[in-house]
Amino acid sequence: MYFSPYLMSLRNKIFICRSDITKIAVDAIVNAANSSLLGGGGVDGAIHRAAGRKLLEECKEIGGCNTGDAKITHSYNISQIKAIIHTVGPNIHSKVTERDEKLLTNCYWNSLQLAKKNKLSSIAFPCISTGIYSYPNDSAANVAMRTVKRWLETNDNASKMRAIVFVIFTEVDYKIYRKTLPKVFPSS
Ligand code: AR6
Repeated sequence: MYFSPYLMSLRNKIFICRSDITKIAVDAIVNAANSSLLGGGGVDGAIHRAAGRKLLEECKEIGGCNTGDAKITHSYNISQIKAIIHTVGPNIHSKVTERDEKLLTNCYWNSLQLAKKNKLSSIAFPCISTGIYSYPNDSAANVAMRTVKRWLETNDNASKMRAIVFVIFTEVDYKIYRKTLPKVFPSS
């Protein structure tokens, strides 16, 4: 697995890595789910396959998740992690609106808040909404990184967060993240 740390101004807590998120060893991985939380394709399908049937049972009991919100479950057969945080990104039908941007921001923010509340100290994000939900990759990467930066600026001391990992699946996103990361997190 290629794991590429960047020297960041925010205490070296941000990483990008090209991988399958189900193979990453962190406290929590984030799932880009749909509002039913009953599984689907893309990263959601991969996480449900890796975690096993019991994840679906727990998700059924939760009863859904609004766009931009986040819910936490056990990790079941994904044994190297402690929890799965499920969030629902905006589904882009034509052009991205301000509301879509706000909802995508909320996905990252609320996932981090949930991690903090559950005393989880490392978290891995996929590129939420950029697959089946068609959010443009460039703007989604900007939203992801700016939100994480803002969250760290306001929560770093109050949280136990030691690592925030952007897990990149495609070559296109990997190029975008490598380009955008030093702009959002210039090394000091
Ligand atoms: N590990 C990391 N990233 C992955 C993986 C993986 N195993 N598989 C795909 N990706 P998507 P969305 C990347 O479509 O756009 C589902 O059906 C993928 O390359 O998984 O938020 C849900 O149930 C892309 O960069 O999620 C919803 O209905 C990113 O994950 C809907 O898709 C997100 O792509 C959500 O769509």
